Amino acid sequence: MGNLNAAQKILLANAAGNPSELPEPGQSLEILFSHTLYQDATGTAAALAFEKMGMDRVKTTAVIVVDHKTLQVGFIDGDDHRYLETFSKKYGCWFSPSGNGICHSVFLEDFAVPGKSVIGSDSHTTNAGGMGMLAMGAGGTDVSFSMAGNPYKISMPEVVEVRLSGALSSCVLAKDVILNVLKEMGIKGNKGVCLEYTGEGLKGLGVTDRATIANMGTEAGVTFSIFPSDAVTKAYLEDRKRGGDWQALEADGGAAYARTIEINLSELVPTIALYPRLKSMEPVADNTGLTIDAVFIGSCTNANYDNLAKVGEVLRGHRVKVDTAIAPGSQAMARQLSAAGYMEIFYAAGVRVMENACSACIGQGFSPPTNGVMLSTANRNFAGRSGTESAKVHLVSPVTAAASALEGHLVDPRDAIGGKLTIKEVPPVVDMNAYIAPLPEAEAAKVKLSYGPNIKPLPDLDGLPGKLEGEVLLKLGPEVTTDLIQPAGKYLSLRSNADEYAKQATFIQADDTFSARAIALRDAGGHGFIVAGDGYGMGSSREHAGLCPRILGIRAIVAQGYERIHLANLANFGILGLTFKNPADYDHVEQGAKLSLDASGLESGDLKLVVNGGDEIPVELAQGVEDLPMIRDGGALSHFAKLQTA
Ligand code: MIC
Ligand code: SF4
Repeated sequence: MGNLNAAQKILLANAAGNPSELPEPGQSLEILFSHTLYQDATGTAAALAFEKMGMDRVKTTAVIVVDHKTLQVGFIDGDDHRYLETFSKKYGCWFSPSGNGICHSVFLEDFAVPGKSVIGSDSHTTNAGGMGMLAMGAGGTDVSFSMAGNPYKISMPEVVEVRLSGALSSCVLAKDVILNVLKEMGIKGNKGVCLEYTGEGLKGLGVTDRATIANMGTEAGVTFSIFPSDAVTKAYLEDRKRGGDWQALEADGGAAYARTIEINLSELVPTIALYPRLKSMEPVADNTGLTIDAVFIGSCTNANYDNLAKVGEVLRGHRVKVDTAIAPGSQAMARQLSAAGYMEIFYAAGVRVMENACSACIGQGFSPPTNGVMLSTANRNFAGRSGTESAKVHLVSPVTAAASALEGHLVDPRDAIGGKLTIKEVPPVVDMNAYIAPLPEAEAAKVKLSYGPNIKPLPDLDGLPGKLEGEVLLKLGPEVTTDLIQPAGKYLSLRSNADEYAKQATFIQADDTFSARAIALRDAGGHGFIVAGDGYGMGSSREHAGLCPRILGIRAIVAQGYERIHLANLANFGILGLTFKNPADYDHVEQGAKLSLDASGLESGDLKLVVNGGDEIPVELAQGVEDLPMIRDGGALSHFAKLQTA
C-alpha cells in the first residue's frame, strides 16, 4: 500500500479480518475494538442492551466508569451505579466507582494502550487518540455490540494532517491549540475526516496535552484524531508503571494526506470560544475586561495534572474574586496535586474543590446564576448545558480561567502573570485498587444484577410501516445539538427510564408542548416527523436523543445534514434519517405540515415526501442502504433478536 500515515496504520491494525489493504475514503471499513468504555449516563441503557445480546462475558477489555451522575440527590443515581457495578462484575469488566474520576481521564491514565483501539459510549472517547490509540465515540448500543465481540462499521476517513511547529509559551496551553484548530476547521462539514498530528511541535506536547487536543476533535465532528506514539508516550506510560504497554506508532516517511493544516505553536495566543457553541474563537486579548460571575476549571478536556498545577501556580498566594470551582479529572490526579501542595493552594485561594467527576461540565452542580457569565475550561457550551438557560458560558484554558478568577473579569494570562509558570513535578499516583477488577468467571456467574425501581427495560420497538403518514411536529434550524433534543442536567437521572425521560425532557427547550403533541399523534396512529437544517444531532453520543423521540412516535427526520454518531443512533432505534435532495426545499415544509412517504421502496433512492397531500419533495436516505433491514425491523435490538430466532 505504499507509505502509510499513522491513521492508516492503526486502522489497518485494528480492522476486522486482518485485511492487507484499506478501502478508499468513504467506503465502509469494519473495526474490531480491543477496548470498550461505558460511563454511567449512557451506560445503563447500553448495559440493558448488552443484556439482550445473551452473552456470558465481554469480549473486550471493558471499562465502566461512574462520573456523570454523581450528585445523587435521591435514590435514582445510586441505584444506577449499583446496577452498573453488578453488571460490571457479572460480565467481566473493570469498574471505576463514583469519585474515582472522569471516564476519559482514568481511561488515559490506566487503560489506554498505543496501537490498540477503543469505542466508548461517550463522544469524547476520542481523548485516547492522544496516546496513539484508535479512539471513537458511538451510541451505547453500538458499543455493546463491540463489547460482545462484533465488528463496528465506519466510513473510511480521509486523513487530514495537522502539522505542528514551534513550541507553546507558558501561558498558552493545549486548549488554545485545539480552539485554533477548530477555528480553522469549523464545527460542521468534517464528517468522514480524521486528524493526524505530526511535526516538530509534538515534542513539547505531553500525552495529556495531546489528549486535550484529541478530545475536542469531537467538536469539529471528525471521526477521530490520532497522535503518534513516541518517546513522550513511552515516558508517560513508564511513569504510570505501564512501560510494557508502549509500542511505537508513527507515519512512514513520505506518507500522503488529503490536506495539511500548518500550525506554528509559537504564534498561538490565549484564545476564548465565545458563547454559544464553538463558533467564535477570538484572542482573549480582544475581550479582556469581560465581567464574569463564575469560573469552572475541570472536565475531561483539560483537568489533568500539568494544567491544574499551572492553575495552582497562578493562584498561589492570591484569592479569587468570583465563585470558582476546580474538579480534578481523577482521584489519582487529586492525590498528586495534594502531594505537590496544590490542593492547599486551591483552598487558600478560596476555590471550591469539587468531586473528581464531570461536574459543572454537564450541569451537575455549580450552575451559574440567572444571566450569569461563566468562564469554563470544558469542551462544550451549548445553550442550557450549564443548567441555567440564560447563562453565557465561554470556553478558555485553565490558565486563562485561573488568572481571570483572580481579577473577576477576563484577563490575558500573559499580562496578568508575566513570567514563566514552573510547576512542581511529583510522581503520578498509580493505584489500581481504586477499581474493581474483572471477577474470575466462576465468581462472576454468581453475581445477580441489581435493578432499582427507576431502571426500566428498553422498550420493544415495532418495525417501520410501509407508508409513513403524519405531520411535522417540530421544525428546527441548523446545528440542532443532542442537548437540545434530549437535555442532560437535571434530567440526567432519567437515563435509565427512557419513557419518563421522553415524556419529561425531549425538545423541552425548543418547545415544551412537543412531547404531549407527539404522544397524541402517536396514540392516534400517526407518524411524527422532524424537519431541521444542517448538522442535526451534533454533540453528545447519547443515544437517548434517538431512543426518546422514537418512543414519542417520531419515525423520520428530514434534515439538511447529520452528525455521524447521531445518524447511527437514529438507525439503531429505527428512525429514518432523510436529507433534502434540494437543500432549499427545507423552506417548503413548515411545522404542522401533513407529510406522507412511501417507505416500501427506500432502496430505490427515488423517494418523495408528499406535503399536505400535494407537493412532492425529493428526499434521500442519509443512512446506508445496508442499515435498512435494521431500520425496517424497528432498530438494532429488534433486528438482532430477529436474526437470533431466524
Ligand atoms: C457530553 O459531554 O455531552 C456527555 C454528557 O459526556 C455526552 C454523553 C452523555 O450524554 O451522556 C457525550 O459527550 O457523549
Ligand atoms: Fe464528562 Fe464533560 Fe467530558 Fe462529557 S465532556 S465526559 S460531561 S467531563
